[in-house]
Amino acid sequence: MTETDRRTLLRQAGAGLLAASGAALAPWAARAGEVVTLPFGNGERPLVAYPGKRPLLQMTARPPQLETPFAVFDEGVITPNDAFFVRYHLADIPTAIDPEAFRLTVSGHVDGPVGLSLAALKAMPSVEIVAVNQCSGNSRGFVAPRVAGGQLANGAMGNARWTGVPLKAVLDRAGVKAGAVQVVFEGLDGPVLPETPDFAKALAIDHARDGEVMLAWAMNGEDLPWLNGYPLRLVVPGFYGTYWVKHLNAITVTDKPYEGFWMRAAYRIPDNACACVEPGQTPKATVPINRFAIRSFVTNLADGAAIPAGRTALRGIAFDGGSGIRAVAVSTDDGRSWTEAHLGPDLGRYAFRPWTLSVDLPAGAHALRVRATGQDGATQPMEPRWNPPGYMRNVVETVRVQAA
Ligand SMILES: Nc1nc2c(c(=O)[nH]1)N[C@H]1C(S)=C(S)[C@@H](COP(=O)(O)O)O[C@H]1N2
Ligand SMILES: [Mo]
Repeated sequence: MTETDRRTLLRQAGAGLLAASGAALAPWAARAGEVVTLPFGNGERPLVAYPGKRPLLQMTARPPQLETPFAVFDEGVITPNDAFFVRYHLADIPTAIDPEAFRLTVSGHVDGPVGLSLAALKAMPSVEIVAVNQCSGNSRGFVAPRVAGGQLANGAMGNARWTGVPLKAVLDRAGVKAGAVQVVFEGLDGPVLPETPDFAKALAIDHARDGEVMLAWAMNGEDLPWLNGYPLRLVVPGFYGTYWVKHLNAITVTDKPYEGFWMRAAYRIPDNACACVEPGQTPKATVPINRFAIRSFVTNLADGAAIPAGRTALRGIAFDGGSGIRAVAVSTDDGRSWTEAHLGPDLGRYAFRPWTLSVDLPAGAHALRVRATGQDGATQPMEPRWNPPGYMRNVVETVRVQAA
């Protein structure tokens, strides 16, 4: 389809959507077209409303890459579907999918290939999990020295309740043969140019069969938003978003490691404990990116905020790659002392964990730092780590405020 066709389709869908849910979207819709400046060079982003989405920060239009405005994370611990970020690699994204005709094929190193309809998948015993999806390059715009890639602030993440079937149950339908090594996942999107490698990701067979990795058709109780992978996507709890293949329609079990571009060349991190190297250096060895590094954020005060002096209620979120959050602490004195925050409701070890804390902020300038510790003992570094692709940023965040 041409660019004009695509624009028309998106505009029509967007118009219908806005008409349907007018009141709720109105305050945001009014902001569409505004330009927000993220706090780094070339940080100007228009707020654009795509189908099923409130106006989000548009990084690129073709394919759509949309970042969640950070204030959304203060609305609640679940990220609303219409505010959830969008990331694609390839410009030929599906624009029409017939849910009746849709089939997921499971083939390769299996006893018998199967083609499963959505109805067949939904007839299987379903499961639910609350889990964070975060892009490997979330926060890349803050990396110094700067690196190539999408210049994102902190909004390429979201926390949702996913409903679907365990991948293991679907693999069992086809019968994985002895000697299987990996499982490869592909979606309906594709490159515009045939030379561009199609997007495909692989997981180790044991990971794929852990009972937690799932195929989801619903997000927060509704069909997946189109741009988040309708009608079916992979959910890999605790793993970076690159594995969460959208519009998933082909699963292939392999008896040798998959060597496609998106595993062999892209989405790799230095093969060491910090996934880091000295700025400007090239890692000697790399491995595929995998679990989230632990992070935490203040959500109710923006950097640079002017606030009344005195008792100040702070709140925010923390998450890690699945060990679960043990503690969150706040420092108002550049990290010399830390006060433990109160942890809010636990929606599971893959979910955002809310936290709250009241601090005294006399008149003057303050730097608020927040640091989480996981059940596995991992915590966040005070100084940022660096790697060439700008992945896995998890430095202790600082919010500077002026109290008066
Ligand atoms: N089919 C398909 N799935 C994909 C991608 C893609 O380009 N195509 N990008 C991946 C990456 S890198 C991320 S971060 C997540 C983003 O999920 P979202 O767009 O639902 O937020 O989708 C993943 N799944
Ligand atoms: Mo990503």
